[in-house]
Amino acid sequence: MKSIRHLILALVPLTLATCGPKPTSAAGSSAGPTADGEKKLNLYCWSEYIPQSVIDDFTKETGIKVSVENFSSNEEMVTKLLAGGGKYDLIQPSEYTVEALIRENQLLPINPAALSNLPNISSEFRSMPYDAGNKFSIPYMAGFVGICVNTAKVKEPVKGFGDVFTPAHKGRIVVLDDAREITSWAFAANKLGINDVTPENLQKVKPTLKKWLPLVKVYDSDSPKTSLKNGDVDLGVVWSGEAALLYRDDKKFAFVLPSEGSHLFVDSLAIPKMAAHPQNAHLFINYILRPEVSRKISEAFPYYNPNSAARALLTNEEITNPASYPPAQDIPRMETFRDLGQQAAAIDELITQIKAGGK
Ligand code: N2P
Repeated sequence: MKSIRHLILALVPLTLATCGPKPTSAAGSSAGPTADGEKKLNLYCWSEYIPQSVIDDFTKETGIKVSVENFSSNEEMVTKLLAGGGKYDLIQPSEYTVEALIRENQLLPINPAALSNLPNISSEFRSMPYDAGNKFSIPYMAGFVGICVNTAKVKEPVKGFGDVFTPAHKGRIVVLDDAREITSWAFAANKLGINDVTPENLQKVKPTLKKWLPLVKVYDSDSPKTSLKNGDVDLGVVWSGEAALLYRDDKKFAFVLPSEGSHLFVDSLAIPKMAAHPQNAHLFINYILRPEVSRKISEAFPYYNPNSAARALLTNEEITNPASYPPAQDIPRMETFRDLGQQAAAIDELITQIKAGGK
């Protein structure tokens, strides 16, 4: 994933440029910047990611009523999407899931003519290998999976997964409740590429996972910050935006990109093939792409904002939050996930089995 490392390196130090290349053509559906006949939008998004105030302001401006459902993992979202038969107009998959949904012909092509604000997205984020040219997806937020440490409680240095998952921290650890993420940490700790998922490699990392998971106190993908904040746990492996919120309010919460490497995610907005309101979905995406709207999202959920015009509006405190925008030298060891096809099910089975205490 060299190209991704280059992409992020190219973004650091942060550019204040507000314009990238113009959309290339108006190919795709004929959806223009108009609403569908029915003023509705069914949005299926990650929990704690799109502020309700942003949704309400969109409704005030357009009259389009948004009904929101939340998910906690890509796998949960895909399962419900495929079972839902056209229930959703707009979804929020991560990069590897965009890749899978494109492969399975589940997404509607984006109509760039309906997205006048698309140039606000950094050009680097518009040529990502999972969907080069944003034919089917528009980056919403990027971020990292890393280690958050309450430094008032944990005094020894924590640099990587090996320092988190030790008997000394038994019962004091929170992790994301996400099989793909958890497995990737064990891959990284065993010096295996996080996308090199094969039955043999899954067997190789199994002993690591069997050592690690009994040490965990809390599994939480929705709000892992809560158990850290409440003092239920002392450290954990969490989404960068969650750690950024903790650090913003209390500097004792440090964020570390694991020494072994970890996941750099790019979460996007995409329109399912069966969407009933695709034009409203385009209107919502274009609204989100406005610098002042995207800035509000960053304020509430401080992930790595791919919208360079919005980044230019952030305060110095926001842009120097090390969980949102980690040190440049740490970023090259982070990688995006790729679509694993059939192997994905094997990951779920393995984690379910180990959580249940199986062999
Ligand atoms: C937001 C979750 C971020 C998703 N609550 C990471 N892919």
